[in-house]
Amino acid sequence: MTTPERFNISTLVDRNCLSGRAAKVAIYAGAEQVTYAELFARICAMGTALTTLGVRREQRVLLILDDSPDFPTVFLGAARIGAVPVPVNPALNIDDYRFFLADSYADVVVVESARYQHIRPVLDEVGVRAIVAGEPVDGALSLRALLGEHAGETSPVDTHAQDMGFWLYSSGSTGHPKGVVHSHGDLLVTCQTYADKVLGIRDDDITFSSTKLYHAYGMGNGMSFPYWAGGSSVLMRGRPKPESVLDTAEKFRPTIFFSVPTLYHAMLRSPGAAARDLSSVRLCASAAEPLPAGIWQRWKDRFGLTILDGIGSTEMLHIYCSNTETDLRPGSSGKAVPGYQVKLVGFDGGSVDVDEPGNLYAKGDSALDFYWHRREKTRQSLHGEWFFTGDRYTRDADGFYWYCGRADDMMKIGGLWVSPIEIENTLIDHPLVAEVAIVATSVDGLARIKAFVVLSETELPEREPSNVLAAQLQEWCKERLQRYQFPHFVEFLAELPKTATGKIQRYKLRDASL
Ligand code: 3SK
Repeated sequence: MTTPERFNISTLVDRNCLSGRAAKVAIYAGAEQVTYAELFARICAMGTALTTLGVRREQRVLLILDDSPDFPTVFLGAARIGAVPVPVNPALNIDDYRFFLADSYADVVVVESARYQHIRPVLDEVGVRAIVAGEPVDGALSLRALLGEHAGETSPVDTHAQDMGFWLYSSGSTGHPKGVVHSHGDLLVTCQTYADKVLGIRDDDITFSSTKLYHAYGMGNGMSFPYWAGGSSVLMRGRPKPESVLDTAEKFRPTIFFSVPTLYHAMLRSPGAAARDLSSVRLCASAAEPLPAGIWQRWKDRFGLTILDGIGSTEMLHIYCSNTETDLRPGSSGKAVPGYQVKLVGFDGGSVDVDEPGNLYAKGDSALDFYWHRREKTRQSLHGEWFFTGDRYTRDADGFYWYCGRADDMMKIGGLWVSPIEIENTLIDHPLVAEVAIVATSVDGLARIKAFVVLSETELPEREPSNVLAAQLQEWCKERLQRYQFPHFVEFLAELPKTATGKIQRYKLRDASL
């Protein structure tokens, strides 16, 4: 891939203004439409406002923002002056923000008006300045007012493509989230690789992502990819629910739709799904969790649309292994995206045979520089040019990669390695199962398989006793899988613990069941 030596992320917007797209709509957000010229003006004003507030190169700006035009304005405005935007989930609790502020040393916080009172005690404790987006609040700077006061063009700071560009916080199974440090050039690399070579994104594309902009997947889908291609994006506020996502898609008619397996599944099951019109969409993408082949097929049958499933991570910034329209196996994570390499290493450090599980490593120019304040973790994860993903995979004879689970999700039952994924994919096809997670549990020191199941309400007018349902689900697996691949125990839950993007947190279930 060719990345220029000097590059500033904010210039993704300038390019559109200089190449005849100034009047084109860059963002559709509810009743608001923002052209590239308007977005450019807001980004410049934001840069000037931050400079006036004393924010300098490499200083951090914390973004506690939902998806709206304010997000790219603040993110790219900060990047334009060489400052470092650090977007975080706007729906967290106060202790999380206390940690982000202490860890990042952010000088300024830009926060949704509706969240301002919630985080105010922490802002007062740390003594950091807050800018409020949306409705102005007494005693805080107003984003709207600042943009109005600082109108006028600003040149981007001449950053090196390898200068610190932005951070994303990634949650793990233990401890605090880790600040993943990326450089300006990394976003460009993901555009030149996944967006170009897998999606074939063009300037007539309109993207819509149910995953939010503060997350690496959503940031590419809803910001850098469309701006790089000169296309447009649809931004939706609020928690993505099946109905609101489908309503938004019907209203704004995107051409590329990005989501995650749990939402694809929930949309297929939502009332009225059969009558929904997704005819504007040319391509769908899925990430965050492997997409079971059954859901892939039902989506295809219902909407006639192909979902390209892939694996990405905050550390690699976007998807580095994916199916494509012309090379696809439902249920698999596809093959390395052009520009990236992936490899499997055996659990003993040696090579692996076809269909044998191993640890997945990824290599590509969008990989993180390091984890902030986590030198040990950085050293464990970066092996020269290779990033240790922590995922276990097999590779089939045709070169497709198949997910087996996180390194700590694999189970050894009766001396055999069992992947939770195969059992989950089988159970999810059962008409009564809405969601499922498989973990290992221990009985008298022996490893056993346990299923946590959320039942589908729409399919279940009269619920059978749970022991009868559990036996039905066990039988369902025994009929379809190897003799040892069935849950010895089944527990029914109202919901499964998940990350903000819908990744099931199996470690929480494992901890609870031991
Ligand atoms: O959560 C993921 O798996 C993911 C997928 C695509 C891009 C980025 C991320 C973090």
